[in-house]
Amino acid sequence: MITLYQYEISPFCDKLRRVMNYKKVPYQLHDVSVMDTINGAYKKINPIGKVPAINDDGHVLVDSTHIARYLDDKFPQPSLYPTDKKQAALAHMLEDWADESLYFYEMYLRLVVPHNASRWIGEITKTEPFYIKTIAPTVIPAMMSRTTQAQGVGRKSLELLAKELRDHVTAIAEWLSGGQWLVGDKLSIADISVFCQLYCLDGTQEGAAVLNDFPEVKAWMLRVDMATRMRS
Ligand SMILES: N[C@@H](CCC(=O)N[C@@H](CS)C(=O)NCC(=O)O)C(=O)O
Repeated sequence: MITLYQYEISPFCDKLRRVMNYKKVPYQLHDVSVMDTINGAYKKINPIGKVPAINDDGHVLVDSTHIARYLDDKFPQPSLYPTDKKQAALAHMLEDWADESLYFYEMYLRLVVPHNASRWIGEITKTEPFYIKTIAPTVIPAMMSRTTQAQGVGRKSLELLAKELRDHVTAIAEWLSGGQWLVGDKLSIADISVFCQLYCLDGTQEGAAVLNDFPEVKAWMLRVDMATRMRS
């Protein structure tokens, strides 16, 4: 049985849950706690210290992009990678754009901007001990602020970020323009990767305000969600 080491609210962990749901691969979840991160327990499982990681019968893999590819090789149907080489290249680029660009918008908006952070830090720490709950509202935004400032998104005004986000969602809407999926005529890793970042952004005031202006993008999000959500 595959174990997914995760933070429940991480878009990359969501990406892998959805990959496995879509492929109907059985898995179990191991929630990595803030405590596991502080006391080094998680680094014994994944020396890089990031989530997601999986353990597949003793074989540990890290990074959602590599893990998704591994899962597709091991459980080929339904495939998440287009067979056409140009489409596969585009799916790869969109996956990377979601993971390496959109991610920083959601990180900043969810975990640094105070009116969103108060909700999301409550989510992250809901099962943590009292003293973690006490320090998290100061420590987490400060850490995420440092990361996003180094990356660049965190140096921009909220107004500029909202404008950039609108440009990104406009591009998705125009790219979809009547189509069902981002690449080709089937759901692919590009849909799941972009969806997972937009889903996080939809959980912020600024992100929701942008997405609500794009019903065709919301309809595509619903399509991806329906195809990849956990079935009971
Ligand atoms: N490119 C990586 C990104 C993973 C990542 O940045 N995960 C975040 C949570 S969303 C993390 O573990 N952060 C903790 C840290 O950087 O120590 C992937 O696709 O798996």
